[in-house]
Amino acid sequence: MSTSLFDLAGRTALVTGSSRGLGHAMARGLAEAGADIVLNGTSAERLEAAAESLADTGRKVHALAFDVTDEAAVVAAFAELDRRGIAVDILINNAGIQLRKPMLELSVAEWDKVLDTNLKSAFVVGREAARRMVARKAGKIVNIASLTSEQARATVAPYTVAKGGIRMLTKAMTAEWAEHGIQANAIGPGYMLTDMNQALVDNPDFDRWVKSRTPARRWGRPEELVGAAIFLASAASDYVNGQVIYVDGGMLSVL
Ligand code: GCO
Repeated sequence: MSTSLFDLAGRTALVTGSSRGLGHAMARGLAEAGADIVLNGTSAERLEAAAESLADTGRKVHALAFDVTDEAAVVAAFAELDRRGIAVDILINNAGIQLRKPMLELSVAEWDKVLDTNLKSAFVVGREAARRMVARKAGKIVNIASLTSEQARATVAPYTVAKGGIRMLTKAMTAEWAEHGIQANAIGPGYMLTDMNQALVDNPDFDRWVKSRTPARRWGRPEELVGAAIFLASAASDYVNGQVIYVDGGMLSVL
């Protein structure tokens, strides 16, 4: 089997929400597989530091601060990439937030913020990328789903609805863009050791629950998403479309 199937040399990947956590780990993995990288986040300072930390990969690393929930900012960001002659061959729609609060206490503004950041952004950034990918008759879109794309947990309703939407948005992208040479798929991380989950990791009862509920008996590490990300970003997945790969230590598969 030729390893070039997974070689990303000559490709450029935009990873939203990539100054830290899962996004940064995937950006490093794609760079190590040969891709140039466009990092994104809202803080230019954090992005600069994140870009520096990827210098050892030897790839071109660009840092582009823009708010993925702001349509005008997304359109302007892609116009800026066009101006710089940077073609986004691979899009990882990773930007996301979590908010843990019972629905009875949740405001509409809180609901909208989570849905805008975790779902609408994937459509808006995905649409801008796809407009250019369709013209080039090639492209890879990887949306970041969640176990909550399939099962619910109390206190995270807007996140759950957004991630359920991500699963179906991935299939909708497939329905409309696969014929143009775009493969749209998703990765569903399980319980990963990230800043977003630190409060859960530090909660002994929750920590025990994750370790007892997960067949692998442990939390996942951000870099454990890299294999699936490279597969879905490379020629190895040219006939894979509309799928969600759960990287969850088996949690979804076992009662
Ligand atoms: C939570 C967590 C989860 C994980 C992940 C699981 O509050 O339950 O934040 O949502 O982050 O999405 O797949």
